[in-house]
Amino acid sequence: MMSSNSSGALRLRRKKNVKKGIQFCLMVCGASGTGRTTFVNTLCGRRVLSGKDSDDPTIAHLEEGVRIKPVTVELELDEEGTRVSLTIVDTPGFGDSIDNEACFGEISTYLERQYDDILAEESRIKRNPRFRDNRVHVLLYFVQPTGHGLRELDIELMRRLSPRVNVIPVIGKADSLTPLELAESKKLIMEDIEHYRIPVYNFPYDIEEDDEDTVEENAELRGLMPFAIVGSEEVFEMDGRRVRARQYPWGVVEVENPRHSDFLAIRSALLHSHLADLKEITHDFLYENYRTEKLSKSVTDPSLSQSGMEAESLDPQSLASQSVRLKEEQLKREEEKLREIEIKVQREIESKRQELLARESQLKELESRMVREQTPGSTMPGSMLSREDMEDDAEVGA
Ligand SMILES: Nc1nc2c(ncn2[C@@H]2O[C@H](COP(=O)(O)OP(=O)(O)O)[C@@H](O)[C@H]2O)c(=O)[nH]1
Ligand SMILES: [Mg+2]
Repeated sequence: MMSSNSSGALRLRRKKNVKKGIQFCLMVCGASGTGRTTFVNTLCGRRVLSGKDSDDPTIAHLEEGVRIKPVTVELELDEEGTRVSLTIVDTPGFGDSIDNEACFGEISTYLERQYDDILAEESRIKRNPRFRDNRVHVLLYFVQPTGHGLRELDIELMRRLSPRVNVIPVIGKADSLTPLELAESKKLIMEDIEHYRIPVYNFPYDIEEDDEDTVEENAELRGLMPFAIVGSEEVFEMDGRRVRARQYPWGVVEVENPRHSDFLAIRSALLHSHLADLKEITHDFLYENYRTEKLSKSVTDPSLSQSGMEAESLDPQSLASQSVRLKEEQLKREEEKLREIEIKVQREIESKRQELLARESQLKELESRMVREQTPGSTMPGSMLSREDMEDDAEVGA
């Protein structure tokens, strides 16, 4: 089922995965009725989500903030026992009739809240051993199978969410398009993504740095974007095989048949080949950016961090005061350094001054000695400096 990469490193990673069970979090998002729920159940091979979620636009606004509920399932990926603890976040589907702004806001608030939780946990002195990292590693954005490119709504949502999460565009219910329509639609969608510069996750690779297999694999996956999804909750007996499929009067659409859908490719990318990369980008790039934004915001304007934030989940005040304190400490250290330099310079000036004074008095004495020497019969005072003494002193001062 999974691609058969048998490199040593991968085998090692698999072994580790067997022991620990890797954690991964997937969010599905898109218009109502694009097949998100069905896809999730197909991916998990069992009914994880019930069809009756609150996609009903008439009650959407009533349940604000509680409709996004993550569900975690344990999946066994292969015969070797590779396990993934998969958390699925289904988002309320939006349509033409409901206020999409509320829905967008709810999704991005959810994504940011998971980052806030990590931020708060990182800054705690005593770590909570039961803390769970619920950051979303990838968002599958379901585009409607219209045969056209993206709608304004699609563009706006993907644009808004892509700074916070890896976005992968997919076409839901792809079996409603003919192969030609599907190919055309894929092309139009990718053109839109490029034109509007939506930073989707595009299976990044570096021809110079990455090995041939990686480059080939990633280029292939990139070529499939947006992935054509077919989901089904039914399994049929076909030629002695059990096949997950959709049955129509005119034929059968097989979910795992690459000629019918890209389901296997996206499944393998998400749960196997690109799982680690998606997690890494989430942590090293997306979260890091969020963290920087957040901390710099709370330093420049502490009041900003207080609005729209739950006190217990982040404690923005303590975060803000923590970074202010760090800044203050740094300033203090710099001030101390300056003060030291100042004292040193003052000391030097003082010693030069003393030196000058000494020379002045030496000159005076020399002068008076010469005067006395020119005056016959005068006595030489015992305190007179010799020439050598004077030279020594001059060297000390130099
Ligand atoms: N043709 C087709 N219909 C699908 C597919 N997946 C789901 N459906 C149907 O589309 C309708 C909406 O699916 P659902 O998964 O509830 O969509 P959601 O609102 O996005 O969660 C249901 O009647 C499903 O049976 C698919 O891949 N192809
Ligand atoms: Mg649904």
